[in-house]
Amino acid sequence: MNEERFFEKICEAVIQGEGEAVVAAVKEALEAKVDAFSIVENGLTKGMDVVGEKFEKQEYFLPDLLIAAHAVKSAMELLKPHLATRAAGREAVVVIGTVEGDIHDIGKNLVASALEASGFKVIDLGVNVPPAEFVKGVKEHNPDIVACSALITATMVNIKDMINALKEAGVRDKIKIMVGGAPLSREFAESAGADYYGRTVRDAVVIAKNIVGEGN
Ligand code: B12
Repeated sequence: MNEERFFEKICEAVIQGEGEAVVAAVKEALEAKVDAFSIVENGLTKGMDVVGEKFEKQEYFLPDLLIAAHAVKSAMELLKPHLATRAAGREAVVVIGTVEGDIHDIGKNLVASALEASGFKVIDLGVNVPPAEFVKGVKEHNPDIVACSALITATMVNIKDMINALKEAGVRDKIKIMVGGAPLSREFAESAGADYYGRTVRDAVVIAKNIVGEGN
């Protein structure tokens, strides 16, 4: 089977919201040595995109979204060990969370899993994280990197508030800030005062490793 066929199968299982079929298709692809990062981008993420489109067209409703989201989550544990790249030499720390006002966590969780699999210690603050919680997380865990995910246009501006709060608390310069999520762009990241923008899970790992000087 060529790679495209594996991606189609995973994508279709996500669209149908069939967790077991997603897991089976991902397993099959991994056994055929399909790259795990490509499985995330071309299978799982693409499937969720179609689910989103169907939701917009009112062909799908909220329960369909939740079922598809659950199906993607069920494949995560399986994928995690395969998202590892060469392990970081020392245990660098990442504090991650979804911005305030936003409860989407599938992308964030994939990024967190990939970073963990690549040797980072990941402190996950969860979703809808207020700026003060990011400040608290940084003070408590003294991370190298703060990673933030945002999926909603109306609340992605809260990233700015988060960064300002880190500045006010005097901890901004001790860390690097990486942001990502579908509506974001490099331009937005710059204007918000972040250091890096990543479009994919693979970007997240590459950027994080470069930050701690472990880039390949
Ligand atoms: C699943 C889903 C939900 C689920 C979330 C389940 C969960 N546990 O996350 C539920 C049903 C709960 C939901 C709720 C809502 N949703 Co919704 N949802 C989606 C959907 C269909 C898929 C998102 C997803 O998980 N994609 C798969 C993951 C893997 O992709 P991703 O998150 O983009 O992550 C990738 C990259 O962006 C990147 N990445 C992500 N984070 C980070 C971070 C870093 C640091 C880096 C480097 C990279 C990175 O890596 C990932 C892999 O490539 C999208 C449509 C879409 N196509 O995106 C709408 C969508 C995001 N939702 C939307 C909306 C509006 C809502 C609601 C407000 C709906 C409502 N009216 O109630 C609520 C949110 C309430 C709130 N306050 O947050 C809109 C947002 C529109 C906008 N741009 O403003 C979208 C785009 C749908 C639409 N077209 O209208 N949603």
